[in-house]
Amino acid sequence: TNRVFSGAQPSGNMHLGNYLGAFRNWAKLQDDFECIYCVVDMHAITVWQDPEDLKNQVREAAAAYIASGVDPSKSILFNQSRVPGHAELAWIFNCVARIGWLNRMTQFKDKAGKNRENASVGLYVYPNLMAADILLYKATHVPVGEDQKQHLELTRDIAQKFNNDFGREMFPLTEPLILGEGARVMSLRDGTKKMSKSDPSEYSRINLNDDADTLALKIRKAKTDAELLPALAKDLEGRPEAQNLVGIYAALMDMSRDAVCGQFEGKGFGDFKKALTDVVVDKVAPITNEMTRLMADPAYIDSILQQGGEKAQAISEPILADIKKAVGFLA
Ligand code: AQP
Repeated sequence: TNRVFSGAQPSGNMHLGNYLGAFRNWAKLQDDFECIYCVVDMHAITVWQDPEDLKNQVREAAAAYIASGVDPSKSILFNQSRVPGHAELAWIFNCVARIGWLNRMTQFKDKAGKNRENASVGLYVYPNLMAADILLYKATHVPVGEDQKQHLELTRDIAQKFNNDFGREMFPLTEPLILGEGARVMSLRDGTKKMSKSDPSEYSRINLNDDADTLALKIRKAKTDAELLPALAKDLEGRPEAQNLVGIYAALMDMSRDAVCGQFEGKGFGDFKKALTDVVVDKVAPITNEMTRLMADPAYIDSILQQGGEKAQAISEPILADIKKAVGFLA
């Protein structure tokens, strides 16, 4: 079977980048694949999360998936820590992956920053846990953004080394699913940085729970330049902020960037931002409303996650048993 696995960290501030780069694509895959969508709480604690906040962040992430079109009756939706196989397989992969491989991961370097000695060990071995997430279900496809491609390659390396070391075709070589152009949404304050949950500036990001006034304010304050919109998107070269805003408009309207430029050719960003605000409010408000509705009933979200967890457990159990046997663990 073709099986998709993907997840996002419940580290607060779900944003438009998560929606355009991940959640809405997940919804589109549901009819063609067996889909497993995970709220990766074990990944989230690689950096400090307040325990009381974490519970709600997990529910909010699940609500964001559902509000974006992930249907719990079609897809499996659960939080990672519920299924112990993720941690068990991650340990085995800690013993398969090489230190040299992890040392090449650029995300660790970015996230650990200068104070690398003080980063958690979990942050360092994060890619091994991600490989375990995927391979615990023998997922054949993972929808990834540009930023996760390196980690998926590591997953393939781990699968291959495991298959070699233990002399069998245990794992598939998982394929990336690259969906749509312009899946990468950049910060509203700096068009060279990606929009991110952990950016300290609220004005850098469009949160999925921002109200219409906040959305309008953030777009009005978004960094731009004084030039006009060109007829063709290629002429936005060298103008990262302009490129980003056009990209957001195009993605939300399912248009090409060229079509957006054609529509606004010769206009300045004052005009364009007004149109963009309308589109963003129009597309984000239904998601926000649905998230609010879902969050009013935490018990419902918890029951979805629990049922999803049981389904995930049922798929992973025989796979993990097989893996442990291959490694030589007595059962
Ligand atoms: N700016 C983005 N544009 C497009 N896609 C994005 N994703 C994240 N940011 C953008 C995609 O969202 C999914 C979930 O991401 P994650 O929760 O695993 O964390 P991340 O990629 O580390 O996202 P953030 O927002 O940058 O979080 P922090 O600040 O906590 O590290 C992934 O599929 C990702 O590609």
